[in-house]
Amino acid sequence: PDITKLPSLGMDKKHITDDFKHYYSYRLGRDEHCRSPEYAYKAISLTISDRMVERWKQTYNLHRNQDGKQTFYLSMEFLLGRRLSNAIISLGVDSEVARALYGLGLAIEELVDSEPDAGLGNGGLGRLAACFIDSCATLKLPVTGYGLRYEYGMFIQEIVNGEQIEKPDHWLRNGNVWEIERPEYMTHIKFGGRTQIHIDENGHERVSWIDTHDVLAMPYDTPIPGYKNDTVNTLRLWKAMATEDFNLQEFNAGDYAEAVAQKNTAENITMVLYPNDANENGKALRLQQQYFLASASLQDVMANWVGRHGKDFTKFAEKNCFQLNDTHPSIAVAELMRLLLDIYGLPWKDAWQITRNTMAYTNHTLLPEALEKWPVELMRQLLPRLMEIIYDINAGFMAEVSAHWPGDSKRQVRMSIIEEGPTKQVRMAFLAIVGSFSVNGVAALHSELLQKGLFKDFYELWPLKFNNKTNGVTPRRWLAGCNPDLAALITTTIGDAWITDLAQLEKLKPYAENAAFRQQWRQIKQLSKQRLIDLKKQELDIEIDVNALFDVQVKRIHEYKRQILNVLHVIHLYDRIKRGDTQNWVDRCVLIGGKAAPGYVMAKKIIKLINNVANVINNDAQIGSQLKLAFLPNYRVSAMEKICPGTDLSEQISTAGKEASGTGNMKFMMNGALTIGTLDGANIEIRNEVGAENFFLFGLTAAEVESMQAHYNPQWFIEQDGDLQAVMHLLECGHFNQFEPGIFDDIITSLKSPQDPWMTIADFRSYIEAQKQVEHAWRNQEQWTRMSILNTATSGKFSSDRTIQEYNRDIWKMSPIDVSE
Ligand code: DL6
Repeated sequence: PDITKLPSLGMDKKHITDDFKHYYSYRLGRDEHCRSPEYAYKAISLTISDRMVERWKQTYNLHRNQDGKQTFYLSMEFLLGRRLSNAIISLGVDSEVARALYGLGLAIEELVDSEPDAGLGNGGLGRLAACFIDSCATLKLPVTGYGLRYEYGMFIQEIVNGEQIEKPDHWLRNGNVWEIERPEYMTHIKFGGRTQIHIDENGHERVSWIDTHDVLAMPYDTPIPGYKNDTVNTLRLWKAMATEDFNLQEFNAGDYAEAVAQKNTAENITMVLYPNDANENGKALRLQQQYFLASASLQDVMANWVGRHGKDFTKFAEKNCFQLNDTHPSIAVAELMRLLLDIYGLPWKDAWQITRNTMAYTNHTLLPEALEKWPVELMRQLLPRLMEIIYDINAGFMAEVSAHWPGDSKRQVRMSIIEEGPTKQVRMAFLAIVGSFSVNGVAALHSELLQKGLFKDFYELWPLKFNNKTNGVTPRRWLAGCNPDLAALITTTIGDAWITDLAQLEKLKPYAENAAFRQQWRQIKQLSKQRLIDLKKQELDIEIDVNALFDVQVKRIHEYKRQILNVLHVIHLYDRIKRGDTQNWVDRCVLIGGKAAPGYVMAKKIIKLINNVANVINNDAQIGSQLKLAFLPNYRVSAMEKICPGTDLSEQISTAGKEASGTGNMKFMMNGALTIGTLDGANIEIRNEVGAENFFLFGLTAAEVESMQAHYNPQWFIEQDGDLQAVMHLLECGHFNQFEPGIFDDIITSLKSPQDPWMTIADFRSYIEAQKQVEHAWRNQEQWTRMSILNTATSGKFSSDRTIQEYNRDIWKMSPIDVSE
């Protein structure tokens, strides 16, 4: 008999209620005295999870057994956030679950809020990976996500005396009902040791990597459901564990406790997510994490291949693609070579051809500090065999360069994977480009700048390798899930096809001219704003008027994102009120949120500045409801789900040329916020879609930033501008730090420095003027609502479904697989 055969689980209210009760009483051992919503959350999650498992197994087996192509998305970060609501929406059981819980005297909202965020990422890059795997499942594409199961996710941010305090995020403390451990797919990962040449049974020279310290990689699988299509893809996250034969010597010498205690060293590898979205160069543990991910994932795929095809790799590249999410997993290029050469005995030429036709690389930043480089010495110590392979790859590549540009030694130095100098370093982006068949940026401007700037030499050598894939976000989470009222209005108006075909939102356009529709639209926005106020009331301890313009900037705190420019504007508004210059005033509530990397001193100062300015403004009776400023602590995925429906104005104000794409900009647009922004990243494409008249543009262009750099003179701008002088005066005289002298000196100095790469002062005037345009538009609420509707209506391009369709069309080239057939 087939021990796995079971009747399908009922999706109706009764079956859901029965299973809930079963889990609550038996598995979780709770009764009516238990007050904590956490167990009810777990019981409903287990109920929902069961309903995905059958579909999941079917999808898994179909993908493994079919002989088509598969893609593996390798990423150090998957910023999933909460999973319950998303699973419910995907299975299409929203109303059944709500009714079942209601019947049990429980409110779904409360249970949903008991789930900890899976914060396994820093920001844009990690959340993009989460949106992508959602879209892959919805598009029925056989894509598996591979990542790390960090014990501690992104830190929890608390604000004490206006300053960021980091608290560890032990998100797994109360268990994780969404994952399944799979010891049957455990693999060994090697570190350290040395290499040795030997002759194999066919008389060929082979390299073995010996005397290593091995670590086990234990996979935990999380189901990734497609939207109402029976597809459930897999996200496989690796946890590091000590091998059972750890430290045998000490063990035999009788130091049993010491030997066991040392197993922590191995388990440290996946202990914590590095909380920096820009750089962790040089940290041995980070390199260990990267290799651990790459090696475990590649071995997993290879084992499956060998299981089906034996050691015949002729069709491997045709049937497999690895998409590298930034350079973080790019050691995979050398690891695939190692596996093909040393384990499966392929000749170099064949192995290299397979590797180059299998890997694809996505770049996510132009910031020099985010470009990864690893000291050759560190790599030699930790990964000696990989270092040898990288040298060999580079030798072959340098030969290609000199064949293409004979005698151009400068070009060779520039393009070498190994950067010469006092400390030799491996340039990971170059390794990724050389080892891949596709290199893409994440918005049109960003891809263009890569080709013209950072990767110019490589673009000249291989123009066809380069392409653009403008980012997107999943409409399931970022509209249907987070804004159910707006989603319902849209569905009533144009049907529900938009959920999987976001371009359908275009059909809303004519409704911008319909006064009754605008009224409904406004009402929903007002409700979302009120919800946001209610949610934040206690935490923020300020009175916010729902009729004020909600002006929001939430994202990582970074100088290039220019939260400071926002603050300068707020100070300017404050100054105007103080001077009595309040004709036609628009009440405004400015909300800023985001985490600073713990070691990024300037970013932490910016948080302190925001809080200090807020303190002065919010406690000044003369200011009252005309202006409020608040810092939203612990910004994360679940916070954004509440913030974006209640936002009127989205701040996307980075220095042009610095924000690769942005994805928060897309979430706000989808939810009907208007954007004030520079011509940077995907803002350009947002403006193209919605039309210049529905976007508040300001600031220098990327080209202007570039050409002004050499002769930038912030003092000149200050001298021209009385408003700016007043703002700088308030900052410089310590108005916002009366009892903390000098704490903002660094900020002031950098603003006034001709070397300031972010050119905040240069954009001040045009930002202020654009903000006046915002106020002008806001005064006419009918017009504002029209613009808001048009923003949602034209946001179709920014669905990650569109992005993934393009990845598949141009890079992966797979056929969708229908699980229900
Ligand atoms: O591509 C996703 C996301 C972009 O939207 C952001 O513009 C970009 O800053 C971010 N990049 C990173 C990588 N490192 N840095 N900085 O997070 O990727």
